[in-house]
Amino acid sequence: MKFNTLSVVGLGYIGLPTAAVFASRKMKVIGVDVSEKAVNTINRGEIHIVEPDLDLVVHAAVTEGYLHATLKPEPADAFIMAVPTPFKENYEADLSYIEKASKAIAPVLKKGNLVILESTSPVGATESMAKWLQEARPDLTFPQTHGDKSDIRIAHCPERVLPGHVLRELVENDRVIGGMSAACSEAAIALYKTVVKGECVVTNARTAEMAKLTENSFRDVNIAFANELSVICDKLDINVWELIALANRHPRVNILQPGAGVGGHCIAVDPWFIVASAPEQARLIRTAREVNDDKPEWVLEKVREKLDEWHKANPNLGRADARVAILGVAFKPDIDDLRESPALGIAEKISDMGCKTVLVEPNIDELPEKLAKANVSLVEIERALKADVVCILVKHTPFIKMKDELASHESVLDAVGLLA
Ligand code: SAJ
Repeated sequence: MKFNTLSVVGLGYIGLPTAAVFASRKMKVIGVDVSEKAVNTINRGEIHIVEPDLDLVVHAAVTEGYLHATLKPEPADAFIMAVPTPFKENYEADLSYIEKASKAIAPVLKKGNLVILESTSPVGATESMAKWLQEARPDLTFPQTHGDKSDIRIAHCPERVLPGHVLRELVENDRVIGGMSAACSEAAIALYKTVVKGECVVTNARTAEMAKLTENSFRDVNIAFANELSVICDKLDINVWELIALANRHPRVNILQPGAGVGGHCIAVDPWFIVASAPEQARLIRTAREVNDDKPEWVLEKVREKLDEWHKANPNLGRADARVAILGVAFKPDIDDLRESPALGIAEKISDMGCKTVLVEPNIDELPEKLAKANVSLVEIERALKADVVCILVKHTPFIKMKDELASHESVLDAVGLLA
């Protein structure tokens, strides 16, 4: 099976690197996005997201003519959907982006096409996508009714790349291939094998959907265990990082690290898709989400305690005189991504406490609007060290390099074990 053209629908953190990697193998790639700004940026050979080396790959792919972006879908041999799947207020997945993308590509579909859903999705989403496509194109046959003989092949092949390492992981990671029929899986493998060095492992679409949710839930539950331990150890006056390092010396124990909470758009979201599908059964997964979501509030409580200590030592000064420094607002170390960041939420609440607040975030040049409006300023770490209370919320490498200076500060709230 040969694919000459590929269309990638959704040119965000997953879609754009995917499009660029296929284009770098000299496949003609059509990128589709609803954002005119994203489309124009890419067509200039530039990028609108941050990911190491992606700018170089996109620039080469566009200037060599293998990648172009468009607002309107065009015919292709294969389509990869990489659109967002956020959750709604009741934690159910919002499939409206998949539905809109399906309706957008349906008019250009033709016999022999392969459509792959890569977006992280609740169980059953691929079947829904197939249904939307079938409703829009009754002249074509689909795997849900025609199995291996269908005109259109459909599969779910979840993305599993780690932000910051996307270009390497897109090629090296194993892929789960969940075809709606054996022929669908075969077609999907043929496509991925043009770029993927990892193994392509075949299953059905529902299991592939659940596999992705399971991977992120596994990590969420393990982090929740670490976060719960940190709260217990604080109560029992034990250093949790030392404790975890000791326990991890056991050959079958591998506990992750406590932190300020779990952020990003994957691990803090995907477990809810399992909970929403099986609310009565998913007890541990739900509790883990709640434990991780509660962690920022616990960190804030510790900041209040530090401020009370400061107040006792400076009874003549008021809250507005207290200087608080926040180290890190990204959702994890060494990235600039602030989406769903627990540290960002904590920083906003600290600034609401009425103290003089400064913030150090080496990966951004400008503060988010809410903090800027609250008169928080972005400063260098040297200035932050002069604050009365220093809160370390993200373990960025530049902060690790300042470990000695931080350790000698008299009031540090270390949420991430940088000083441990
Ligand atoms: N975190 C901790 N303690 C840890 C590890 C992480 O508190 O020991 C926190 C981080 O600070 C961050 C959050 O968890 O706030 C999530 O970070 P992460 O590095 O665990 O994961 P993501 O969201 O960047 O990427 C995950 C990855 N999934 C797994 O590792 C199972 C990635 O492979 C997925 O492709 C990605 O989700 C996704 O797109 O679903």
